[in-house]
Amino acid sequence: MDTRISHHKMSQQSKSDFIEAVLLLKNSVDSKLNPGRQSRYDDYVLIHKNAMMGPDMFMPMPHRGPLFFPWHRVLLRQFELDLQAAAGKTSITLPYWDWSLAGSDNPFTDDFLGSDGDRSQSNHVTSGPFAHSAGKFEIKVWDAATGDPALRRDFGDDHTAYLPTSSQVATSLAKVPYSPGPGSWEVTCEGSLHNPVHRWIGGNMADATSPNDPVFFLHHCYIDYLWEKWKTQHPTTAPYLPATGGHGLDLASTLVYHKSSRTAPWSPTYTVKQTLDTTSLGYTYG
Ligand SMILES: [Cu+2]
Repeated sequence: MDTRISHHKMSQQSKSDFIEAVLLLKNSVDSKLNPGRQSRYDDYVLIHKNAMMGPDMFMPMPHRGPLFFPWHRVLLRQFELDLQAAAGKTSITLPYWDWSLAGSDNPFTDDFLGSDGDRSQSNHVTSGPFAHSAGKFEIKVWDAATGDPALRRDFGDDHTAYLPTSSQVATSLAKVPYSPGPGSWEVTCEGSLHNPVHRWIGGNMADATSPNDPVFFLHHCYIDYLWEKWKTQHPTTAPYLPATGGHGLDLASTLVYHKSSRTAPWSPTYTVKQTLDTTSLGYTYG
């Protein structure tokens, strides 16, 4: 069983193992979706893009709706398994970031995710392992057909964006039911916790191709952790809705990661129901 923890509780060794695995997936593992033209890391960027826009957009949409948690859960787990395979280390797990920048909670350090972008250099990240200048992190998939090959961030430039506080998180965790409606857990978490973080980080994270920034996986890992926390806090509430009714949204629906005319990014398939228990997917939170 893999145990995921907060990045600030990771040893220096586990942090560098994680970074090394990300760089291997980015540089040394070929794509399954566009072999020879991008890396396996870039496949995750493309899947997320295709979930939102473009000629290979698929349905149903895993954003702005109940599939948000189950769909991203499988995306993250497949990425985690690919990291382990790339590095040949089953000890590698996804860390989460709780959106705090205080002290050791800050993941934007030179030995981990690198800093904010530099506004005088087109918002390029200029330090850390993913800086374009370090030569190991070339962006290959953009919302448009081409774009800047450097990773970009622009902390706080969008003045409507914010990093949620622990009290905003607690307020969201109190919401029931799972979905739908403006007062539900899903709508509150996606709209008031998840979206503002993407926009606050800015740069690549504000795009449909947001997995270009490795912080995407730490951000979504925290979202995934919060879904577990929410379930624990509301043991008698349905963990997912709608339970029935079809339209690709209910518990029996199979999660979609590619247009049927295109290559599947991985061979297993998952119904929504199969994502409700993390231990059956092989991981838990420590
Ligand atoms: Cu997403």
